[in-house]
Amino acid sequence: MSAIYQSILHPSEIYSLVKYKLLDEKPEKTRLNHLLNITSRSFARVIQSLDPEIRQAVCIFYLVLRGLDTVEDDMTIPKEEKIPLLRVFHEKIYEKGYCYYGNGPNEKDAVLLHSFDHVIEEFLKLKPKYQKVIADITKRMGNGMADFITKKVETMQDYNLYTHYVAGLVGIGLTELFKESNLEKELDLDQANEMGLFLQKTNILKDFVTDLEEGRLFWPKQVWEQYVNDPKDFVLPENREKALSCLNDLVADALELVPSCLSYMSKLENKSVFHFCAIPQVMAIATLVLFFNNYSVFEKSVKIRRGLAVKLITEITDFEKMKQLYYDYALEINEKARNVDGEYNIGRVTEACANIVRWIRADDQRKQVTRKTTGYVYYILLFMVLAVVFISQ
Ligand code: IN0
Repeated sequence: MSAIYQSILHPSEIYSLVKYKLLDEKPEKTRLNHLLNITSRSFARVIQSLDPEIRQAVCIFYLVLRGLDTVEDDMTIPKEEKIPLLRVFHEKIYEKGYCYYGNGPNEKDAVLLHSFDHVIEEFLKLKPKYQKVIADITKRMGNGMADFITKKVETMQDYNLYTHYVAGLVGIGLTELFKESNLEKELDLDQANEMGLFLQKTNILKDFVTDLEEGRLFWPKQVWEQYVNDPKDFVLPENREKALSCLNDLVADALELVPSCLSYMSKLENKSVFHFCAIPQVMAIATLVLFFNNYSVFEKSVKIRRGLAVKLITEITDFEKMKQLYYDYALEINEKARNVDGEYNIGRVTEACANIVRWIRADDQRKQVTRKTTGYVYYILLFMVLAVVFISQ
């Protein structure tokens, strides 16, 4: 109900919320669907609408990674236990009956690991080609996470490596699943990595307050140390300008990934795969628009309205819609930037937006050319049909 109140000034979102609710098909009551719904309500629905050929593989991939993440994330697990577990997690998924009970009481996805035997049981039923992709990515991710337990994210290079491990590899793994299923052809793996980086960099910005409360931070030191000696100082009112400059710098760094992501998205052929990949991307860009130059990021956890999220889920049905949305968002950030007095790294953000707009215009132009040629082909076909009709009379 509060979702409706939040959107009271945005009637189109209320329409989307109601429509979304009415269209809610109850998925099959399997144990796996139940676990999926506990870990992610809205994303579960997107997974369930994937093509049947890969739905189960993606669902299990998601749950396995969510399990790994639940180990990494839990600050109550001692390092001596956590690091080796992260490194062997890819072997656990072949161990029938394995469950993990070491999470602290406040870990919200601990139930997933309590019922992990169900995930394993279903994993072992997947086609071996899908099992291989999932195990390989889990191995690389677990080891990367383990490396970062004792190492902080300091340089931009660390930041790119850490986000590669926890999210870029997800993009690479999903791309391999799509290819193995023949639903998609060969896609660019660097762009697949950047799809993940874009999502995770947005998450890292979003989690500033909660991460700092738990005594950690994934914002790269190389960036924040240009503004303050200790990131905790960002919350002091006198550091408002510095905080915003740092935030905008990292917003720009994320926005610079958008052209690669659009390029990846433009090559997807299967509609269900497109939708599955597009949803997290559009949520992330909407989140960045909200975060740009927004001091609340340092005060509380800021989220897009549920109504907006649902509106995006129901409206982004094809690539042309996605381009239109990105175009509008790029212009919206520029508009916001024009009204900011002071430097605040506005230049880097507007440059990133200009590149997004340029990419979209270039794609439009390319498509117009192909549209003209297809139009031409239709004329020839029509002419031939008429000729055949004429001759056969
Ligand atoms: C994801 C990604 C995801 C989906 C589609 C294509 C992707 C391409 C590259 C990388 C990741 C891709 O999407 C989910 C979205 C999600 O889980 N949303 C949650 C939000 C939340 O707050 O938990 C929801 O409930 O709606 C995602 O965030 N990640 C993810 C994990 C596994 C898989 Cl298979 C796909 C996590 C992360 C860290 C961004 C990769």
